[in-house]
Amino acid sequence: MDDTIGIEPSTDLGWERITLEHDDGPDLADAVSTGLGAASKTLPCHLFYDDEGSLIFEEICATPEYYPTRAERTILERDAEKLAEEFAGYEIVELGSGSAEKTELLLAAFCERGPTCYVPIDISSDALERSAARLTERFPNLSITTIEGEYEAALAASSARRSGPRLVLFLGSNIGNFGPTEAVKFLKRLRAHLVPGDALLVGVAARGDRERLEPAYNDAAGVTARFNKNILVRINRELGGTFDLDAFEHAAPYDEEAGRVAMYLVSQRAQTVRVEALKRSFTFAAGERIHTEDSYKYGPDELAQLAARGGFELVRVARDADELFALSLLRPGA
Ligand code: AVI
Repeated sequence: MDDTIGIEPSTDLGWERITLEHDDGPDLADAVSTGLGAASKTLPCHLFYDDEGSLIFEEICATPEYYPTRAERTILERDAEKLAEEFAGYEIVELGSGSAEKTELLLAAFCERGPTCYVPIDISSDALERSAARLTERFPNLSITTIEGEYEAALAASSARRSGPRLVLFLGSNIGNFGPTEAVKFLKRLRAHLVPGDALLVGVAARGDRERLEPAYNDAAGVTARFNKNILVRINRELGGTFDLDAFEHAAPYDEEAGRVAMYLVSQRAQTVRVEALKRSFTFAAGERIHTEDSYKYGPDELAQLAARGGFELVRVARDADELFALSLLRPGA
């Protein structure tokens, strides 16, 4: 990543925009070359989120099957006032803010109490633009600094400009897209950007029944399948790939023991796909899979253990009535 920083002031936009320039081309090319060249084919899930993929993800959140978004929203609706009281005057930094629709519930409670600073971080410039425009319009006393970039570089940029204590939001069960070991490593790196007095609010979907989890990742309208295949669409468009989208099927089995939904694209026949920008072809056997995402589900105790290993102390856990989702409030450990 090239950390060139572009800053546009709030006077022109209604908010401040920081762009950490990262060149997606080589990233995508490297990831595809390594991932499809491996014996077990894999592509990293962050590749889902170009502007189109971010929009499809918003569609997923509105499907009747994808319950985590709704479950988390009920917790935020119930607890927004309490959080605003507890963290009044804190700067709110959000990792992977997306549409910021659920965050809006929280921001409404904060803004009712007084001027509030919000720093949404995302890799989709469109998602940042749309959410900042909407929030600026709704909350005149909200000052927004959007940071377009990867989590860690963006956090570093936000740390350099911190104006006081910070409440970092990591909502939407995004932490579940790391495996447990990576989650601990990530928490440690995140911890390094926080100081005593800061806080971290992490949302995570709980382990559950296969009957509920598998449809959540394989909705009847095929939105999640389209999201999964968006990676192939990107490879075709950005790297001159020849993927036939109909020759791959979306699959999302739940591994109960691991507490993980894994997403795959399954080749429907023996085939060879050319990726012109890499000057390489990749062969697929019938039934061969590309692993595109893991989505781990954690019980509150499991999350508390990960947090402790990552350098945080659990303050409290809030759950929805059906115990499908938990919001854990953490403080940096000594
Ligand atoms: C963003 N992330 C938490 C979602 C999840 O549930 O793991 C991504 C997703 N993949 C398929 N549906 C939703």
